[in-house]
Amino acid sequence: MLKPIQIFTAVATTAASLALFAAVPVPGSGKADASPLTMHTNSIPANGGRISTMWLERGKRYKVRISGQTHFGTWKPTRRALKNDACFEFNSGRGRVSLPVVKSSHGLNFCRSGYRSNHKYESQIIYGDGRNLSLWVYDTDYRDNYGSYYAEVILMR
Ligand SMILES: [Ca+2]
Repeated sequence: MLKPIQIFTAVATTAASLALFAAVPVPGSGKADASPLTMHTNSIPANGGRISTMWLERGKRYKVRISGQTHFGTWKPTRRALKNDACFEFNSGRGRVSLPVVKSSHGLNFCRSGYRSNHKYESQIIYGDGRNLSLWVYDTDYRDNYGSYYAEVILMR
């Protein structure tokens, strides 16, 4: 049978072993930690209002994903609603029209790929410059617009 002091030593040793074990990374977890991480989300209104995202840390790599669709008015010849995602106008009855409408302070290009039926588009990867990123919707007439896009600022790791 253990004396009290021996029991204490045994418990302390076990706790130290567990602490050491816990400090050892689980195999494969490093890979999971390296996956892109969404740092900031925001809505970009179709009325042209500018939004400002989080501060982009200098030297870190980011990309921005824009998803969703908005209404840009009515296409008069067909009287159908003009729906736009970040890169294409569709639903007018005249076929899809390439129309990049989401603008940014950092020259992001969301429309390098073709039309996406899920309406999700990603920018190129940029380096943070210690400033916030501004995003807005461009249109020639905002009065008949409604809805908003969903923006995600993603940190590359
Ligand atoms: Ca409009």
